[in-house]
Amino acid sequence: MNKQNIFLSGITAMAALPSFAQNTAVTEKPMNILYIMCDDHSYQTISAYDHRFIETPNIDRIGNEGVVFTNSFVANSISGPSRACMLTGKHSHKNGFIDNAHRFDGSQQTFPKLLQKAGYQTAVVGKWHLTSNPTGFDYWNILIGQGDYYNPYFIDNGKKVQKEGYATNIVTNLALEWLENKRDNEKPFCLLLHHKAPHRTWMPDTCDLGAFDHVKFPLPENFYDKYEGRVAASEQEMSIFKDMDLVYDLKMADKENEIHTKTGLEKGGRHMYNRLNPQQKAAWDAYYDPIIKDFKSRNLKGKELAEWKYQRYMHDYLSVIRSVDRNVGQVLKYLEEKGLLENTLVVYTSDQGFYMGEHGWFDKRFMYEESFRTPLLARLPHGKKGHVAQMVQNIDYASTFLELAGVEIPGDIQGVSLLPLLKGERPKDWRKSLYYHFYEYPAEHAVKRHYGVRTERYKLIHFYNDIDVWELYDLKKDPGEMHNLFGKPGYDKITAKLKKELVKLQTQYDDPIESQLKK
Ligand code: SGN
Ligand code: CA
Repeated sequence: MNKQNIFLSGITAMAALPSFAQNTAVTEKPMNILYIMCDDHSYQTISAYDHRFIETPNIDRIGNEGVVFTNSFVANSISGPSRACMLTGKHSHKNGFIDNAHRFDGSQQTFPKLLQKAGYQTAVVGKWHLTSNPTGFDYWNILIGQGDYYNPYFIDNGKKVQKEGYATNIVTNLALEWLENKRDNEKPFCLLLHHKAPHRTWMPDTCDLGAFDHVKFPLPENFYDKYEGRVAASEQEMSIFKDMDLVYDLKMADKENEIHTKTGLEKGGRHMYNRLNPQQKAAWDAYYDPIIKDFKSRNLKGKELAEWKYQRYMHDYLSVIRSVDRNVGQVLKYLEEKGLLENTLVVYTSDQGFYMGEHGWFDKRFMYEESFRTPLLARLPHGKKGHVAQMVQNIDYASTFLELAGVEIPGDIQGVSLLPLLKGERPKDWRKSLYYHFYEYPAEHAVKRHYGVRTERYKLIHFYNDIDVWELYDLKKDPGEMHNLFGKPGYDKITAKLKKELVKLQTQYDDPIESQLKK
């Protein structure tokens, strides 16, 4: 029996118990929390959601033995802000981290701090991306900024250390090492295992190079979207054809130095290649050199080039996902072998969704479905198995973890606990609409500032700042969001209703932007 199992074995231990245990039946063990999050992992590339591109048996296992949230969303579709929403359970305007250029105020209330106070051992490994050092963690070992795929630098509880190898494997090992040797086994744990993968520039592990060589991926229906009636969509800079860089993103750093792209990006691409060790370089060259040679011989233009880029993007991105899935499998196996799986809530999610060529794009940011949604699978021991269709948002995770631990949810947290849904209950008054607000503009990828409301069927978005444009979508008739119905005859009533709902949400969450803009 490990120490974890004897944690609450005797009533005599009661007097010394921290607060989480007082809310738990004496016979029940406190639940551990393993919160796995990837960076930019689209739901389209998890087979629990979509079988078109890849099979992800290990990630799917979490959903097969637990639940798959089929309507899971973020509050602000970009890394740092998304992470801040999750840590605090609050929308961006409340936690202060509205875009990636900010610095997280680590003195504020977060769920790891509250869990730690209640007696949990807390740890974060991998991508952090909040600029300030993590607070509320007994152990932290984080990548610097975005981190590197190969031989990355970490900050290990304040000390800079370079690790040889591939980021997804290293982050997994750090997590397993902490679980095995570094935590206090007397206490329940909350571990945030946050991968860099599959963030740009989608560098696969050497063992996954070529894994999809035999596959030609179908183009999304709206790959050649012309963005009619959608000004903000027409002005973005996240086009696979126009903005995806041959050297930086698609690894065409030729030895002859003949392929030249945007100076900064080309330099970045060559630098990433130069960071590989000789063994890694040999594997890399064996795979990419023939592709570079073939590419150079073809002199592709127009649609041919766009489609070549799309295929290369998909091949690299999906190869990166193979490693993520394998590593998730390794962690689940560890928990199982140690008898921890039956006493641990396992969550898998991403900091936001991602475009796999829909609208011709990569990246995220927009309130359109592919980036507003995020995958969410959760395995609660003895909990519900199946799909959960209620609309949930990443501000809900903090409340969920706190309720699970028996910690009182502070009144200023804006998200609601998903625990009833994980247990298979059907709360009567579940939310009927979601609020979204994106701020990172002017910035890379040029997605304008916008906020909006989404109901089960409709979405109303207001792009503001240097423009003043509204968009309305009927998601039932137009799931690809190609037809902006705002101002079209017959849509006045629904528009008025959605505007009212939007103001209601802005009042509820205390984000009075709409009324401020009107002044
Ligand atoms: C980097 C990327 C962008 C990406 C942002 C935000 N450019 O700046 O493509 O949108 O991160 O991503 S790169 O040249 O640095 O790769 S986030 O998920 O971390 O917010
Ligand atoms: Ca991200």
